[in-house]
Amino acid sequence: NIKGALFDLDGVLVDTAKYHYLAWKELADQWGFEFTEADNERLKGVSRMRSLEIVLEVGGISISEEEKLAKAEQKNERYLEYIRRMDASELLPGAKDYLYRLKERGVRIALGSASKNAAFILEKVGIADLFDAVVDGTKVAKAKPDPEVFLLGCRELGLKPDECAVFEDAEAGVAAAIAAGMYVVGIGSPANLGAANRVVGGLDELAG
Ligand code: G16
Ligand code: MG
Repeated sequence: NIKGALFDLDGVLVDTAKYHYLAWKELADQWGFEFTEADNERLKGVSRMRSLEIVLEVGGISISEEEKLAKAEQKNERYLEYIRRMDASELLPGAKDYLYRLKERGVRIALGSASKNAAFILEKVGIADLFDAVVDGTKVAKAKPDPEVFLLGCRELGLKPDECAVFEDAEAGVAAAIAAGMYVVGIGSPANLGAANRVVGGLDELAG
């Protein structure tokens, strides 16, 4: 039976993708090209710098490494303005109930996110106290599909990979969890998360 649960943040507990999108779109507007919501799908679960590379690729733009750092910083400033206004109403359906249910069963809980703003977002939506470990973009060097983020989370919980389950909405995240040797619940559609052990539409399907 499962002793630890590792949660991705964006797309599983909250929908921050819409704020990432607005912030990236502002950069694209300044460069004068269209950045669509379909393009934004490619940024899900991807690190900030890799996201910037994708945005630049969409616009057919090339800039120096120094400018990239400045643009990534500018995007994050805008993103922070959006997430500063987040509160508990932005938790996805079933997220809080499911976390409490796991707590009641004695399951240890960790975050496994690519975001460097993850701890701040957990505070804003009021669930930071429920986490026994938080592994985010400030702690890991290798991005999903590399298993590092989940292996570190599991180690911080004091558990072994086969004692942990991962909840993920991104294909690369599901691949990372499989590579880590963990049970994976895909959050979304079997169309792209078919590799998971189980796929549900949202945590509300498990919390009920
Ligand atoms: C999230 C988002 C990505 C974002 C990444 C880094 O991942 O899905 O779009 O680029 O975090 O975010 P930040 O710029 O805040 O460091 P996850 O792993 O929580 O789904
Ligand atoms: Mg995600």
